[in-house]
Amino acid sequence: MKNFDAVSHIKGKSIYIDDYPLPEGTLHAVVFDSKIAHGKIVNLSLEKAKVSKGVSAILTAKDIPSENQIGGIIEDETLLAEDEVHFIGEPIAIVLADSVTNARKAVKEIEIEFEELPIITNPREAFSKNSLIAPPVTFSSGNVSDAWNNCDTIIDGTIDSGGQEHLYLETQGAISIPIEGNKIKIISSTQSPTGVQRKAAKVLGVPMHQVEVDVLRLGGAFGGKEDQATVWGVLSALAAFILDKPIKLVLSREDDLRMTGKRHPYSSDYKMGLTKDGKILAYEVTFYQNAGAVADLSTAVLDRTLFHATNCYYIPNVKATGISCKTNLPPNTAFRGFGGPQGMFVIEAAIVKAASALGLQAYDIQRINLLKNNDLFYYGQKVENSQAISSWDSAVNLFNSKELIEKKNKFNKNNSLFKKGISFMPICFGISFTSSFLNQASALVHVYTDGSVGISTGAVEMGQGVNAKIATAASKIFSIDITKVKVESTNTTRAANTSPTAASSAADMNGNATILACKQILNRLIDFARTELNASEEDDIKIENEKVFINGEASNLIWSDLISKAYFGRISLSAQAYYRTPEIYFDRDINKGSPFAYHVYGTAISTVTLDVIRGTYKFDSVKIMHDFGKSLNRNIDIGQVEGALVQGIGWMTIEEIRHSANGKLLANTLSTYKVPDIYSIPKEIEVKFLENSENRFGPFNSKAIGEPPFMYGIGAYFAILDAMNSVRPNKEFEISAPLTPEKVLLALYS
Ligand code: LUZ
Ligand code: MOS
Repeated sequence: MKNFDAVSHIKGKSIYIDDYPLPEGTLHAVVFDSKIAHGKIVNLSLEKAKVSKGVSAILTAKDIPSENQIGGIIEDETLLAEDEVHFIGEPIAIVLADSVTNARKAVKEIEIEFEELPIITNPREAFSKNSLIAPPVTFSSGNVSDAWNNCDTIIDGTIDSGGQEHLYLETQGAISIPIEGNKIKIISSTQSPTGVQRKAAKVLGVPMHQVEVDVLRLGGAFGGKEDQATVWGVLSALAAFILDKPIKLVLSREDDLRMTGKRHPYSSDYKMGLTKDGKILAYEVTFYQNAGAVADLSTAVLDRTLFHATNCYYIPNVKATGISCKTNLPPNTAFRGFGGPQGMFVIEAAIVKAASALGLQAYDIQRINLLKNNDLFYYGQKVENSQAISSWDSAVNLFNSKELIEKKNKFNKNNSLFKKGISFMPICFGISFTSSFLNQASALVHVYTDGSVGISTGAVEMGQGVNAKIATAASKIFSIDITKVKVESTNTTRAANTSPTAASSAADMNGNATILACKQILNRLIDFARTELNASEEDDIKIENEKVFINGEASNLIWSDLISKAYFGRISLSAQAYYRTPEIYFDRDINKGSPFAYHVYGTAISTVTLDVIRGTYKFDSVKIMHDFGKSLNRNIDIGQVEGALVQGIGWMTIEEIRHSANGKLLANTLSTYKVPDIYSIPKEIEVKFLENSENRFGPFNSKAIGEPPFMYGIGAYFAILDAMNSVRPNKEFEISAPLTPEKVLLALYS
């Protein structure tokens, strides 16, 4: 089974926002944004722009009919700036014209004067000035202050990780169409159709049933459209509502790079105490999160950093504090891993430092601290079905890590111009939204009279293959060929009050809802077939491969006839079902609970060759033992692991988001912001399926896949660091991610 859209993607027939045929009279929107990072607007003059060629209207905050507010978790985000701007790229006005070109020309005619205010771009500076998104949050267990006395070694340090551009192939955008009766239909490139609907209704001052959001598919998202698609959807809806015209708003790549938030950069302080044989007794960490100018999802992202601060290790005494710092950058947002990678990176850095202090190898410390069943995560959840040790040990055995290490050592003995490095990266990622209420989903299933099936859920297809997985689940329940199943667009009139497609959990939750809905219909069909075949209550009726069986023997009733007969027999062929993840809870008063349905585990072994003269590096191989549960679709899942790994490597190595001191994005094109390409990805990526992993929370025992493998990429950083240690064995490197070739070179020779 391939991804559903493979053929239409390759033929260029898949439709994205920019491809929709437009209704007559559609106006094109271009956003006018702030050119300074912090200041008061003292004068905004639209006169010249309004008479520019082809312009129909220019809208500002004053034109908003109801509330100028789109903040999701905290209500601190205006749709259009009022008197003050807080980051470069903040929307101030929206120009509507007969073409994109004319709208762009008019944007240049808008005159604005600012009174500049002080700019903060660094989270620690923000903290020192008490510029915070929310009060600091601390999770803890045991007692770190007491534990330090029992440690043989205590190390501490500071380490930073950088931002990351989502670089979805399809930029942000939406088309809004006015419909009779003051209704608006928004075709949006969003992970959160309900989010767009809710905010559009609020801004327009209409009930939610007046706003319909439809999503066919996204050209990638990676978290960048969990919250930040809303701005563009609502802006287009605002213009459609006021002007009573269809509106198309698609960001150019340049606008998208400048206006949208990225992965949160973090600066973190850590302290770790261990016994002399490497058992971690205590870990204390403070995370300074660079949130940007408004909250967006920052507090939720920070929660996940805290949940994953100990990665897959059992540590009895932990204190982790997260501080979401307000700076004058575009609001940083969800990005695959959602703060988890930032937390896991710090503890891995601490372990490497501890290893050198103790004269051990990092992998010795990693291995002896891995989580076992019935250990407690430091936030209180009991470890069940841990695959931390099994995935580590099978990686070590299957990939023969001993030999990989010996080869590396031999190579390094014999070469001075190139050095090899190796790293082990075990992962553990919690599955469920950390905001428990979001863990709900629904499905609407129709069987049509010819036996074909249409399914609507809240899941958004963004290239990750969720539609193929949902269709697989339905085809298994009905035991019909998958070509009979279609997964429809995601639409707020067919699936209401949906959670964003995020947290790796869309296939789990919407798949489970689909299974429940299909089972309702199946039960009706079985009862109907029993009557139809004059069978008794004791007879066992089953549908298998589109045939009805009585007591294991095929009858002459096939699927399509059964459906047609059921219709004439007035049996309902539709069902709606609701699923909520059972057993999860988290108590925010004490920051303890069991917030995740389950965890995904795995281990990656990465090897790299460093060019000692140039500071450049090439990854020889990344070998991964991953815990898929019972995969619903092996091809899709391998694709997710490979893609996530490479994206993780990019974050750790060459992707560098840089801003000037006045808050301007410097890496603002794809020539200055480099993402991994076919030349920089590992020469070999080997992905193995961990055996004997079950998961009662996933459809047909599958496990969530989207985010966990991103964190294998963290191994890239430590593999390079290992190679650097072979070049300068006695040097303590004070460096941070991304570990660009420039930084490697400077660190080696300064
Ligand atoms: N989004 C969210 C997420 O709202 N809550 C989460 O816990 C989460 N986790 C991962 C990715 N997106
Ligand atoms: Mo996400 S980081 O939108 O699962």
